[in-house]
Amino acid sequence: MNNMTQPGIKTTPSRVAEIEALFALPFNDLIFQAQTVHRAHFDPNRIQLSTLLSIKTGGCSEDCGYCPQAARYDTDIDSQELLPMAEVLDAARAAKAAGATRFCMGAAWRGPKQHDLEPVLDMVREVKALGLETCATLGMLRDGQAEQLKAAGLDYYNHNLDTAPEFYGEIITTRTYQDRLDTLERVRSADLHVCCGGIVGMGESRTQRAGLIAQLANLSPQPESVPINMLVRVEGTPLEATDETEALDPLEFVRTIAVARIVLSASYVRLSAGRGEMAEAVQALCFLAGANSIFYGEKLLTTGNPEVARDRALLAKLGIEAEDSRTGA
Ligand code: SAM
Ligand code: DTB
Ligand code: SF4
Repeated sequence: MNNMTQPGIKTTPSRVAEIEALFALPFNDLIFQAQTVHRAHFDPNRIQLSTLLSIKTGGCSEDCGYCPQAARYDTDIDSQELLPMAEVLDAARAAKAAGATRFCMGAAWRGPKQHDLEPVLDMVREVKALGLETCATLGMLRDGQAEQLKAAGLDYYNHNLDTAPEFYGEIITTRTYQDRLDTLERVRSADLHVCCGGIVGMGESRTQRAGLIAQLANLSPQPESVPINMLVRVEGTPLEATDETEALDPLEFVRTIAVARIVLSASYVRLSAGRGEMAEAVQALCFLAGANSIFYGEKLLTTGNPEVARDRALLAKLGIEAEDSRTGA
């Protein structure tokens, strides 16, 4: 499938080429430029902390090649129907007590049916009432669902474009790039904040990494939050171990963060999945390159993330302070 031929997906070659030229800068020049842009828009010594919870795990009908939650792959995860409210609230309270300001609820759905959405609306109301920012990632939304989430008190909706349009069909065949763009449009029209990013290290080319960033930059307005995930290679998924997916050079990952920071200058750039296997020095380089948000808490959705105490120690070593939910500063 070649999504470049679909109407509505504007990939301007000159924009991609400009972004690729950033990737090609000498490393020190790239980081200096990223840090300069970062300082013009943000306090460089502050970070935003989001905690994830999988509220519905596994059994997903989609075929995303990276995802352990797709029903069709034989992965070692425990499927779980929608969690009861009490468990969600316990996790949200714990996240707040640990210092997170945003709580993101993820569900392994292609998209929610109306009877799926209703209990999630209650979760959003109750988590919001704890004084946390709320985020949900539930898959594709139909007309009217984003408005219901907004009315319940949702602040952010996460929906990733994941990669460049021309590479998308190599990773996912059960939906199109345009489907993702359509949901993003619904989210934006409902006046929700947009959290939209992607995954690197899936065997894409540098041009395709630039293509993803070009697509994110093309969203109007640009997403408030941009998660950059390093592929977590999960046993049993198609992307577990193929030649093309030999781990990405960490410095190329840092470059991706830096380029995202320059191009998406006012967005929070989140150093997302993959920190579990990432050396602290590489994470520090990502912060220097302009990452100013992380997933915080010992679990992502189904895979591990650094322990809270370890992250606290790393941030303290770097003199980076967590944003405060009361001030948003
Ligand atoms: N089912 C919904 C959807 O796909 O939009 C929401 C949950 S889905 C797990 C959220 C995002 O997690 C995906 O878009 C992808 O970017 C990321 N993700 C999933 N598996 C990953 C992996 N193994 N490594 C890195 N990121 C991953
Ligand atoms: C995002 O960009 N990354 C998060 C969140 N949005 C939902 C998910 C990462 C998942 C990593 C694999 C797992 O734990 O299942
Ligand atoms: Fe399902 Fe989302 Fe995983 Fe794709 S990424 S298989 S849609 S849970």
